[in-house]
Amino acid sequence: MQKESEQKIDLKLGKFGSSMATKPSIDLIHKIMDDTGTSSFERLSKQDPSCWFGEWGVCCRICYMGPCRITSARFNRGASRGVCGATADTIVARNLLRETVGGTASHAEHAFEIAETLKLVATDKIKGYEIKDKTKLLSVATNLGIEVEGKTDKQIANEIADVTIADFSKADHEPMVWVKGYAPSSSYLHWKNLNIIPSNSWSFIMNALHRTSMGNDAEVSNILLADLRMGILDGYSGLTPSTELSDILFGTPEVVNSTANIGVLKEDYVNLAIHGHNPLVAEKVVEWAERLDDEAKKLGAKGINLVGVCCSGNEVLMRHGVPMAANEMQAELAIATGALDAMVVDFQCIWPVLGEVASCYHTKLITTIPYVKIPGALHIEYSPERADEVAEQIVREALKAYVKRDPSRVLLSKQVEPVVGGFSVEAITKLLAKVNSEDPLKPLIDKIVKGDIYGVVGIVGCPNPKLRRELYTERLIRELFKNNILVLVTGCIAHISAQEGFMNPARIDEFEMGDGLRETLKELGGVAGMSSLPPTLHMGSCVDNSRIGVLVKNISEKLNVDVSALPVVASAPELIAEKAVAIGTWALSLGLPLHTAPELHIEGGKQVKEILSESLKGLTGAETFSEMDPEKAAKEMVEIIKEKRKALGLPI
Ligand code: BF8
Ligand code: SF4
Repeated sequence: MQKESEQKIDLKLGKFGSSMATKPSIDLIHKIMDDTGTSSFERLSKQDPSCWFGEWGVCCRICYMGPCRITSARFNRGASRGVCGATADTIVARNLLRETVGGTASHAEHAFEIAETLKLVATDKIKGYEIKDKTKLLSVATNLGIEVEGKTDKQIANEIADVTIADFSKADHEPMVWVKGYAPSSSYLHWKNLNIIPSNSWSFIMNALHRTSMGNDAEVSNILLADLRMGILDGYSGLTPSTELSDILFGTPEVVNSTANIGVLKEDYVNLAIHGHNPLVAEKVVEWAERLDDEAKKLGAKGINLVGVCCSGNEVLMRHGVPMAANEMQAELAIATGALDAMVVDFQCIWPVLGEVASCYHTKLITTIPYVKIPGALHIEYSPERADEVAEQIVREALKAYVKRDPSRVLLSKQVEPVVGGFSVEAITKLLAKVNSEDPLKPLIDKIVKGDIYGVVGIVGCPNPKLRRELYTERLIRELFKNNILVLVTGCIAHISAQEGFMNPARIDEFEMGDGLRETLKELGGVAGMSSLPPTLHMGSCVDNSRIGVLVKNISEKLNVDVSALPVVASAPELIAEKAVAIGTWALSLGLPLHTAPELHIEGGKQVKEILSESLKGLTGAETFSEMDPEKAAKEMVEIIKEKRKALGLPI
């Protein structure tokens, strides 16, 4: 007979809940419930039944004659319009654009803050940062059309910063420089034909909120074109400059070994977690954790153990090999181990509940950004000028908290999963250059042409508690392996993948996988001096989806084929954030098929659905589809890839 706690586990996590990845989490879910009385699953269950109006996108609350709900979208009776007369489709399209703006604004501000910092570095206004990657500096300058001859690094960096900052607000109606410099040429042409190339980001973010407010744009196709433009902005005002400028300041990732799972927290160390997104804070904390390591020893610890959570975790894993402790949803569980001494956060995906959870333990939760404060947290305000001072203070708070740790309340897993990450485009190219130094992309393209790699799927985004119970992402990836699909991962999906062993080359033979894919990974891994490449390639944080964008651009331009013709699919299998919607919209603007689960909030808009799943094919070549069964979703992706291979005349 099962013990009571095990029965609880079955109930909580369903029939798939025995995965290696979820095991430590299951124990911690019980612990957090016992200690704090709340957990993500518990809070989710209290939202039942979920509101279908919201899910279908047919609730409008943008004015005070409403909220209006379009009942007829589902039942063919009841309200078919809002008080102002807005139809279900207009409401759905407006809501979708507003979601996309939320994501784009997040990524754009992320990029803007790094650009401002680059400007301060270039003009010697601050000391804490420097230009770390000169090669990247030059390649960014070249892509942006900046002359480099006879200029110092700082002069070049200054011009890059100026161009980037100007792209946010310039009023000349010319295409944004980052769009011109980084968009794949085929996508750029589609955008030109559709007249949706943005000239700056701030006015279009303003315009999107304006046009979707009460009594403005009601034409669905017009709103959706604005949505596509918002996707372009996400790519080239948010993701791409965030990655490129971070690489200049902090270095471009190279292949790196590390570990993952909640078990990376260590009993005999001062444990400090970095959670959030922008490497500006995280990088300095990495530096100061090293500098103050001896202080930890004076307290009886073996040192400072820095670990990463969600996208900040991905950033510091990629550049420094910092172990990956937890995805966004597991952040509260990291605190519930009772062994985490401090967690420092900046912005995005920082759940408000963390303050409450931390207050049940000795853990110091530290916020750093003036516009992200959380009740229960200690606020140490970051600015580029005070970066060192702030980082030192953060690490010292962790040291102070460590002495208060109560060993009787600690629950730590010993389960640690080795990972190999760091697959920037540069790292991939360097690796492939060992096979063909003249034409590094050729070995990869040859494998795709031959069918050893049948296609490529970029799996990006979040861990959604609605789909975690059934291990949606793990099952989707496993199914893709069987079909010789090369899987690229970023964001919290990378954490899920790492925890499941999908980033551990030593486990490659454990997974059911097509021979072509397995042999390719082993062959290329061998070239790089490894037993194999990991089953999934970790390309970074969510803004680092831009790395996938650059890879896609390079391949499509090299082959001179439209992005939409490539056997490449984008998937956000456990979509949570508006940022994921924005990234997905960028993928659509590029011409990539986009799978999501749950479905985007568009079910209630027939015309919106039709446009996004069908008409878009004739515009950028893209399409959306949603599938809640991961095995079926994988099959659908393989079918799409098959069609693309057929059209390219490749073996199917
Ligand atoms: O930007 S994957 S839950 S942490 S939104 Fe958030 Fe989603 Fe994680 Fe990174 Ni991305
Ligand atoms: Fe209702 Fe129209 Fe106001 Fe929306 S804008 S809440 S549909 S009246």
